[in-house]
Parts: sequence; C-alpha cells; structure tokens
Amino acid sequence: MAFSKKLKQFFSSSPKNNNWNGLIETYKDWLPVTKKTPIITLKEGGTPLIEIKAIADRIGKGVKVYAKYDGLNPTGSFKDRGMTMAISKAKEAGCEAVICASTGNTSASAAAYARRGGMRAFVVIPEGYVAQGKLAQALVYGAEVLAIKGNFDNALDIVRELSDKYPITLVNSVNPYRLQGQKTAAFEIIENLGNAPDWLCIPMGNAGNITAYWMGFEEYFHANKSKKLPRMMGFQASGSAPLVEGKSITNPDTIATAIRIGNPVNKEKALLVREASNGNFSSVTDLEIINAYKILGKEEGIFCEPASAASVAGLLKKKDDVPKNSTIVCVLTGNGLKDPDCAIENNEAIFHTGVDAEINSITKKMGF
Ligand code: AN7
Repeated sequence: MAFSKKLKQFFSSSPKNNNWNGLIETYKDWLPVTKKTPIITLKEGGTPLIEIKAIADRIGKGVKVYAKYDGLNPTGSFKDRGMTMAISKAKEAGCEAVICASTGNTSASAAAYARRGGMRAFVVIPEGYVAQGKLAQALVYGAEVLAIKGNFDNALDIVRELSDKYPITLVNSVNPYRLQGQKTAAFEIIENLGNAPDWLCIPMGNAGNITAYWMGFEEYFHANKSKKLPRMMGFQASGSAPLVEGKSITNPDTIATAIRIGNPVNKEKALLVREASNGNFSSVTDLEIINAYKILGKEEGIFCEPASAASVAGLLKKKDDVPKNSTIVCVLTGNGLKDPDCAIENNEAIFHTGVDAEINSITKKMGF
C-alpha cells in the first residue's frame, strides 16, 4: 500500500478526528432547538458502551452486560447531556445567571457550561457532603458556591424559591431542557446495540435521568429505531431510598453522596416510568455498592463513582430475575475521579509505603 494511502487511512480512523460536535448538533432533529439557539457545548455525549464480562460471568445464563460509561463526559458525569441543553436555552432566552442545588455533579456541570456561555453560576450545596473532585471543579469553573448547613433537599427548596423571586434560571432537573438533553443517552445505546436492551439498570437520586432515558427509548421505539422497550430497573442506596420505601426520607445517608436525596423532584414521573416499562425499583446497601465499585475497577479497568456502581450492585442483587440470554445496560453516571476519598478508603490494593529506593528492597517487597 502506498505510504500516503496508509497515512490517510491512519488519520481517518483516528478517534479524535473532531467529527463529533456534541449531542445537540448530533440529535438536533430530536431536540427543542432552532437555528437561532446559541449552542453552548463541550462536545458532550457519544460516550462508549463497554462490555463488562466480570459482571455477566457472575450472572451466567448467557447474558450480555454493558456499561454506558457516561463518566467520560467533559465534566465527568451524565449531567453534561442535560446542561448543554439547559444552558443553551437559557442563553437563547437572554438569561445572565443560573442557579442549582447539587450533590456535586450538577454544580460542576452547571458551572462549566454557564461560564462557557458567559453567565454567572450560583451553586448551593450541602456543606461537607460533596465529593472533593466535584467541589474542585465548581471552584475552578468559576461558580459562586454557597455551602449550606443542610442537605440537598433543603438546598433545592431554597433555589426553587430564589429562581421564582430573582432573574436567575434554575438548571436542576425540574428544568425540562435538562431531561431533553439527557434522553440522547438512550439514542446512543440503541444505535450501538441495534436495539434497546432488555433491562436498563440505573441509579436514582432525583429520578431525572431514569425519566429522560425512558423518553429517549420511547421516542426511538415509536420511530421504529428499536424493536423493544427495556424494563427500567432503578436503584437507590438503602439509607436514601424514598422511591423504594414510598415515602420521603428526612435524613438520607449513604456513601454514594451523589444520590443522598430524600425527596426526589421527579418522583411522580419515575413512578409512571416504572409502571409503563414494567420496571422495578430496589435498594442496595453501601457494602453492595462498594463491592460492585471494586469489581468494576480491578476486573474491568472501569473507575466510576459510588453512586454509579449502584446500578451494577442492583443488577447483581437481582441476578435471579435476569432472563436467559438477555442484554443489559448499566448506566455509569459519573467518573471515579470525582470522589478520590472514597477510592483511597475502599480498595484491596497492595500498597507498600516508605520503601527504600534501591532494587533489593523493592524486589523483596515484590516477592522475587
Ligand atoms: C453520579 O448533582 O442530583 O436520578 O445534584 O451525580 O437524575 O438525580 C446528582 C445525581 C446518579 C442521580 N449518579 O441522578 C446532583 C445530583 C450520579 C449523580 C445521580 C446523580 P438523578
């Protein structure tokens, strides 16, 4: 083969050839945007669907399990899908400031997109309960951070009132554009698999994402782009499981701080999704979450945050109910780097410290 042809082939097969222009550009026919909408994007979306055999092996029955690794979005979580839409529409409406309550990821994403769009970003977070990586992001992206002595649910009540009284746009998942952007993850899954999966396993906090995925699956199904609809399997942490217990939780508690939410705003919508999809909501303990988190890390090379591992923990818990030869997608909503404290406290690594800087002491530690 001629060298120039080889070179051309190399560049055209390069994954970073910049052809992906973000999810609004890719799915504009399916989204409430017009030619006039200023698109604020960091080229979010288009995240990989990765087969996770370590989980399939633990279930058996010929199942195939995939992770939708949304922790590979620009700010490290699925929130970017919704935020590119919410911020673009806020910009279109001439808004100059946005606000959100957040357990961390929404604040990081809102800050990045709002600042990129030239807007102020106010974020109200529960003091002491936001993972370090997320807080670092909000600060670096130039958010104006208000850490309150209260939990996420208190923060959300406050920002709802503020956005009613002042000229600030609320970008929590009560903002309908958020869910519109987030539904594109379901489109991508169908395009990758050639069909919808049998089960979609997903962590739930405010239950916006499960609602958005269902919208996406339904829209593609009705457009004949898939032949089936998945059962929507939602999982919450057992110390913070209002949708499983059927009542608000006043003092939610879990290691998965992202889903430490006691009164989900999208509760009614989520219950409709469960009914329409013949789905199921269950809870998983922190121990089960950490077990799944460790398996993904050390057996599959996938580092997700604890809230995301709830989807895999949930699948393992429900393994007896998994139909033979089914295809299952677990949504990994956030990157493991978001919460380094959790990682350092929860692993089984062999970690020798204070080792002398010479070959003999090192080989001795290595067991050679
Ligand atoms: C990693 O950032 O609510 O059920 O304020 O960060 O749509 O709420 C985060 C939620 C799952 C739950 N996984 O999604 C926030 C926030 C991760 C998350 C969820 C969140 P929803």
